[in-house]
Amino acid sequence: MFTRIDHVGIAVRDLDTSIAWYETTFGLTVAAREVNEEQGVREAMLFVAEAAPGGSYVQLLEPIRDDSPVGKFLARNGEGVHHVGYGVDDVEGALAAIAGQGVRLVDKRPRHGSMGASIAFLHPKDTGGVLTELVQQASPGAM
Ligand code: V0V
Ligand code: CO
Repeated sequence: MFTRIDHVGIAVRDLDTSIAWYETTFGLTVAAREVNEEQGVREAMLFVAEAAPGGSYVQLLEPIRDDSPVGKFLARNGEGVHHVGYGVDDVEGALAAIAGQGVRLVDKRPRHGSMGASIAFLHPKDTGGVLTELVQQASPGAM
């Protein structure tokens, strides 16, 4: 069902500072930046590696509201790994299959994600404490 790790999401307090650190220390490059009002984040995808299909990324997430998922996470845990995003070819099919295993879905329907992807989250209380995201990348030419 999963095709690869699409991205690892990391909660940060200051997006620009963290981008600069990843660029300088690890030599990563920014592929895209976006403000996602619905998710309450200002985020950047940093390209890690070429993979077929798609790529893999580090997603840096700065909250735009204290009461957002990332804002609450930062207050509780400080900066660090927030979620793992797995690539899927068919996010709706994957959601139905996973729900059929008794895993609670945060999103019953896909939402808008970075770089035009369709994304959906699974509840961390049913996934061993790891907030898990399904990512169906935008098809070429759809953005
Ligand atoms: C919360 N919990 C986590 C967690 N966030 N556990 C592991 N990893 C996380 N990231 C735990 C928390 O410690 C609590 O455990 C419990 O879940 C309830 O947390 P809460 O914050 O008090 O309560 P809720 O229900 O308001 O929020 C939890 C959920 C929320 C997971 C429902 O964070 C959510 O909707 N997340 C999905 C959306 C999201 O994260 N968006 C930002 C990334 P105890 O204390 O009860 O044991 S946006 C993104 O990735 C994009 C756009 C993209 O990739 O393109
Ligand atoms: Co994400």
